[in-house]
Amino acid sequence: MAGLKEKLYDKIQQHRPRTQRLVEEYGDVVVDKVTIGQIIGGMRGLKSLVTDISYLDPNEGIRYRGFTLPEVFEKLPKPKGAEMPFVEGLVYLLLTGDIPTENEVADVVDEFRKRRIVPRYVYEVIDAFPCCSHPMAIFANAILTMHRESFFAKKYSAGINKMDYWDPMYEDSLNLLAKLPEIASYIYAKLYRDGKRIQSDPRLDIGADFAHMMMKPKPYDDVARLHFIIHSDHESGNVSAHTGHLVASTLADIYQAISAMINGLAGPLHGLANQEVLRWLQDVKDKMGDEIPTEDEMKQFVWDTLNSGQVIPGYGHAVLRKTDPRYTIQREFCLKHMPDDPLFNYVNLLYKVVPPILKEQGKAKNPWPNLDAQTGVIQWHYGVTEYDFYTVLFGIGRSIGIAANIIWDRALLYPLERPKSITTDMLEQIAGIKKKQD
Ligand code: NMX
Ligand code: MLT
Repeated sequence: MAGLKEKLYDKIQQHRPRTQRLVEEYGDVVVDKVTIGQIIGGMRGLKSLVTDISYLDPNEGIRYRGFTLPEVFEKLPKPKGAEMPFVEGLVYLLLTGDIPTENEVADVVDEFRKRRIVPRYVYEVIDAFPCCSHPMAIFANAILTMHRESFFAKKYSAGINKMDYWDPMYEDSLNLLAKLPEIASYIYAKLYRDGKRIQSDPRLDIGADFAHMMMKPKPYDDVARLHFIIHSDHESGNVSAHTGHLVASTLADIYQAISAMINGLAGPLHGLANQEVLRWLQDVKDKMGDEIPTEDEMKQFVWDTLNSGQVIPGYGHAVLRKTDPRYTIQREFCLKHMPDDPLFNYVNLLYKVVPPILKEQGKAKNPWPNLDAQTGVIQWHYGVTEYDFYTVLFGIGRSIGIAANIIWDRALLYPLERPKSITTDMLEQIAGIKKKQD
């Protein structure tokens, strides 16, 4: 049986001529036009990145390597007795494009097991953070601290052939991914528990080990697997993936790239929205004195937020135009495992109330919920009520997809990213508002 790395190398060898041919023979073919609206408006819809790891259709939602999420959950091997698949199987799928066999997953589980030990200085960095620091700031720094471990950085300074860049990048990526659950759970212990470190258990897969280190009983192992899998990738234009790709395009190492992307994820319009949803809901609960609001009362809360010039967190999307399938999968989990959860009832009520209001307001292009609208409800139900931590959980999952993308970036020798900027004067001249000054 070929291991993950050998399989990946075969795939890289098969893929390289495709990219090379496109660049050499078809480099001048026009793919898209760019409008002033796109240049000023955050490049929405501009086709200017390439990834084969996932694709986001506005109506259908995400596919990983061609598979819809329900197909991913159905096809990936599962640990004995578990409802959700091995996260390690997802790593295999994203990297190679193939659904792994049980043996192939066991091989990846073993790879991760060998790489889990977190250097002592990472704990010291976490311990040294001033109180009230946000867990995402701590997480980004803890990751960056490990830059000194980078094989890629060492090989690069010793002089490495560019055709081999992907190899130390692969090693660094697996080393980092294997450590993230323990780093995150220590940040959790430090901020919200007694600060005692629970060591990783080498007998467990990523999901079960994370539940063990978070000290959460079953089915939190499945909750973790579900969470990491649905958060892993969302093609490459979202802020975290794009940040990771951009930083890595300078040949920065994986620790630098993932630390940077974590900071992108930490903004409230991106990953932090999962924490904002819970903050918003708690605010409603406080105002209601724990009474469930009626539909009309909930509508009023939503309008009050909009009228005060704020967004409804967990709703809207830059690409999606339908309910996010990642929302639906989490909703189905809630309906099966926690249908009577009070917070879930709030979220259900919002699902009924928010889309018609956003449509009536007429601003948001997508009135439907995204994944962040459901995440917190599940975490809260299983005892992770410290909502500032939710984006760290997003970050563990997202690191898998971004690392896979960066390994492929190196394999296909994607160059330094450097688009061209122009001035407002120039745009006005292009628009015909202003004459060119001589
Ligand atoms: N609540 C209120 N207004 C909204 C919302 C919303 N949920 N979504 C979009 N709008 C507004 C938006 O602010 C903009 O207003 P203005 O013209 O005054 O600037 C207008 O509708 C048009 O925006 P869109 O083109 O529909 O959305 P855009 O692509 O610019 O932004 C988001 C996408 C996701 C940033 C936006 O929908 C949003 O702010 N949603 C709430 C935050 C959120 O849930 N983010 C998480 C996204 C998923 N993730 O994890 O990253
Ligand atoms: C994501 O998962 O990255 C978000 O849904 C945002 C996006 O795709 O732009």
